[in-house]
Amino acid sequence: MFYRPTWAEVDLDSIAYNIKQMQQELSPGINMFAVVKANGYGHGAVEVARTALNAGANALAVALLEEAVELRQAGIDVTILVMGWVQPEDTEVAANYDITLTFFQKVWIQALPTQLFSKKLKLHMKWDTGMGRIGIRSKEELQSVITAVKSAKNIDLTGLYTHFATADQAELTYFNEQQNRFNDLLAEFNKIWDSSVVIHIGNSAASIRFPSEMHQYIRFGIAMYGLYPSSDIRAMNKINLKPAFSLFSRLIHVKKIDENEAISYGGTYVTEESEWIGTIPIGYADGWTRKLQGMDVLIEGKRMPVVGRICMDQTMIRLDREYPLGTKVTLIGKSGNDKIEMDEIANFIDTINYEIPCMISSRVPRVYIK
Ligand code: PMH
Repeated sequence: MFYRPTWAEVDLDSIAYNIKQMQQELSPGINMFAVVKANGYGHGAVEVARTALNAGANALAVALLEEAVELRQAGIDVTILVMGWVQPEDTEVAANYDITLTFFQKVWIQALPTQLFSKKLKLHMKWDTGMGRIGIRSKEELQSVITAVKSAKNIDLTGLYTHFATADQAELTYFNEQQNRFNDLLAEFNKIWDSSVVIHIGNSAASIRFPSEMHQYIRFGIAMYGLYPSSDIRAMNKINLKPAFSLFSRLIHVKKIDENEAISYGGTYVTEESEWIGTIPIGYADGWTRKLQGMDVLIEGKRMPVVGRICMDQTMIRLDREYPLGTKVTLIGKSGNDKIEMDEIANFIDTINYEIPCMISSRVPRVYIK
């Protein structure tokens, strides 16, 4: 239920389509974590998770324990991996909900309140092969962490993984170096651990490029949402993706104003002639950042520029003629024969497409279409 004429549309069929496109490329037997952290990259975690699982994903990955609990409470019972660091004192929650956690520190294993666990806590070990963020980096560290794992009760090491820093760049030197480090650590691991674990290394970029080298699982994020991990990957033409997220509003005020009149805070835009100006009810509190001043929106397939400063809740656009109140305005997505892609918005404000749907705040209702 929402009143304001500003909304995001999330096309769940596109998400299912993108998953199928990826699965067609992957070698048989390679499974998929659908990455639904950050509220499903802003698309809606629960809805995307259900769609992904129906389309053939096998498990889910998130960043925070809170995000995993939300999925469990929605009744989702597949493997859920938390990829971020969770405080040892909160791990009882994970054990009770059968949520798999990521670990990489000996002190963390030793700090686990394992006597409180109602079920064994499942764990995936993270290796830092060059991302420089979290994970075990050396063989010595690996040995000491494994020693701690062996002496801990009530835990179950079920997987191990790493993450690539440059899989989306055409140049592969650093990527290959990460693979080499991974293989060195794996050789050591196989000497000191004899039960089976699942291995996963690939994000969207690595999975699209090397679909037969992804061990048992991929962690499929941005491409599931229909966005290419980078312009390099897009140019490789290896996979066809359909964007799932569109953003719309409606004209709530239309007026003709004289030449030499200022628009919005600071009077940064002054009309050059007599102009039609429209107002749409979306602003920076919706994540429609002030940096988008000058960006186009679409009305009936035609481009119109955002003029003047973007306000907290409203934005003005210069129209080519009078339009009726309620006319649909497309900020992201298709209109007539034109479209504004997430990549165009990202380029305009000098960031990556990942950030755009994450940035559209919870004040903008998500409407799901199928
Ligand atoms: N695995 C890990 C550990 C991640 O951090 C991410 C994305 C993914 C998989 C999915 O990657 P993809 O969306 O490129 O497929 N993480 C982030 C991040 O931390 N910042 O931007 C994307």
